[in-house]
Amino acid sequence: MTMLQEPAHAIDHAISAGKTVAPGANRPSQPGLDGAQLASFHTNGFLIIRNAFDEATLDRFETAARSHPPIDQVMVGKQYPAPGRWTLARNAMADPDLAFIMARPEMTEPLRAALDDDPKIIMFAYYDRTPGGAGLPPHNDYKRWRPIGSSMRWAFAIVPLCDFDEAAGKLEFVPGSHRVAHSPDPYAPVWNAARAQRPDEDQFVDPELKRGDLAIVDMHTWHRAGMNNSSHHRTGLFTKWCAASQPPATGWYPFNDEVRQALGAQGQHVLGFSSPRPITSTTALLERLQPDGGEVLFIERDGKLSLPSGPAVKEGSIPDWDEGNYIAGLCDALAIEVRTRPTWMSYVGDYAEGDGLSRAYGYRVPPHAWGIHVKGAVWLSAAQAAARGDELTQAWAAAAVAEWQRADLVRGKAVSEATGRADQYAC
Ligand SMILES: O=C(O)CCC(=O)C(=O)O
Ligand SMILES: [Fe+2]
Repeated sequence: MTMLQEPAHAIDHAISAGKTVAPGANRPSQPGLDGAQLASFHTNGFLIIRNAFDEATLDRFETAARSHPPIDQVMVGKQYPAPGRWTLARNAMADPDLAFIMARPEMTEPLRAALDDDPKIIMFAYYDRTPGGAGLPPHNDYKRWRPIGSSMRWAFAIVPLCDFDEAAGKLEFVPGSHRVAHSPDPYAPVWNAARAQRPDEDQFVDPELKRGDLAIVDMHTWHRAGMNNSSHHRTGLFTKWCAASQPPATGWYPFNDEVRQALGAQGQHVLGFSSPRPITSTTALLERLQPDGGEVLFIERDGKLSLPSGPAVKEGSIPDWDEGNYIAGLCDALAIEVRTRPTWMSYVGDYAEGDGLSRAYGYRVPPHAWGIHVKGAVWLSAAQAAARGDELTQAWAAAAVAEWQRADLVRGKAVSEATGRADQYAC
């Protein structure tokens, strides 16, 4: 079932209504956008809320941002503030005076309305494009290999800290370019996004973003940024948020416990994931569909049942700053252990193992595949795995199978960075 020429969100809603998804469980009685704003967001793929943040809020954030050098990405041969785009990202939000803005209702409530669900942070970033810094060519940011791009429903939320004008560099959007069809995979419980269509240069419009505005931008909307020809720094808050029921297919960027603490007891609900533990291994849930439902592959050895596992390797095939996609290393391990290399995988959860976490990914083997045939193979449903709890080497294995089989989440297809380089839409 593929539908074209409808806003992606409208398609998801149409399909999910009365079926699997129950978004916005904790929606407040006052939505953050009125009907006209929401309609405009779905029609155009972006929405500007003028003066969304007051000066005191902007000043608190900006003062904190200035106290941290924006140098958390390697800029080979350059020193801040040489011309370029300098950033505070990764776990830089671990400062209460940066974190607070992420949990402010001026931020969360419009996003809750736009995403029609609880909004969860997938990226925190502060950009400082220094004088002479280059702009960005036209692109969209749906990226199947990125923790900050692989959810099936996410939006950019941008707060300029100066006017994004001709001199500092406009940020321009193509209205309607977010209309990318989403369709369910015929063989697996994941969704597919159609290939992006590159718009013409003359389709970009300048929304005249000013300090303190909030721009909410659909995950598929094409945009481009001008170079900084002014003598001041072009700064702004660039954050990405996904619907709680549509997690990143690669798994979340691993926000640490300092970030959670900086958000405080009242603010930490905006995180989909944070942990003091590092991700130290990976696990695969390889499922086959039987008449009674899905069964997942365990390997029996010495009277114990184990899900296939692998290392947590930082792949580095694409020089993105975000971490959390461990699919390449897991697939390499699967190719050896079970002689199978899934073309995509989709995040299930993170489970305590030793002092770290194992990031679990699911894949369903289609009926037309050669299939997995390996010594010691035992295929179990979630209930069968739970019943054999004493034999499981991963105590959480039955819970992970049940999590993979949840029908109330919308999952995407994640690929390794190397596959993303070749063609992220190949599978
Ligand atoms: O620099 C800008 O204004 C745009 C940034 C952007 O497109 C991005 O970070 O994906
Ligand atoms: Fe972008």
